Amino acid sequence: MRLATAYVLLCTLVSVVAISSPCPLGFVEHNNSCYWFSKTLVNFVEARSFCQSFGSHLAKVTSKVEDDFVSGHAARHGKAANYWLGATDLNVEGTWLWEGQQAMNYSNWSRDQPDNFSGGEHCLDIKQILGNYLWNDEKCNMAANFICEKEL
Ligand SMILES: [Ca+2]
Ligand SMILES: [Ca+2]
Repeated sequence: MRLATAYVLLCTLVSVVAISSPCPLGFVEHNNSCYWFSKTLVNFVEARSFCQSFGSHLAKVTSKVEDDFVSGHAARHGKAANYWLGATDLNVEGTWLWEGQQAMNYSNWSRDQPDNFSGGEHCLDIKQILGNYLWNDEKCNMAANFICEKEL
C-alpha cells in the first residue's frame, strides 16, 4: 500500500515536471531552447559526444541575449571555472565555426582572446574571471564543464 502511494506521488511529481517545462529533465528552458549545464569535467570531444547522446549539441551562442542567459545561469548556479561551447577553429586557424560548419557572427571574446596560446588553442569555452564569463580559446584536451543545447 505504501509503495503504491509512493508510486502515485512519484508519477504526479514527474507529470508536474513534464508539464511545467517542455525540456528534458535537468535541462533549463530559454527562448525555445533547452540547456544542460554539466557538473563534471571532460575534454571537448567527450563533451560533444555526451551532448549528442542526449539528442543535443554543445551550446551555440549566437546572440547577446543568449550569451547573457548562458553566462548568467553559469554565474548563478554552476560557477565552474570553464564551460565548453560548440565552436572550434580546428579547420582553419582563426576561423571559428559552430559545430565545425556554421559561421560565428556574434562573439564575446575576453580581452586579448582568442590568443591561440602556444599555437594550440582551438576549442571555445566561457571562462570565469571575477564572477563573469567571457569567451576564450582553450586547448581541446583540457578538462572543463560544458553546456548542451537542444532546440525546441
Ligand atoms: Ca586556434
Ligand atoms: Ca586562449
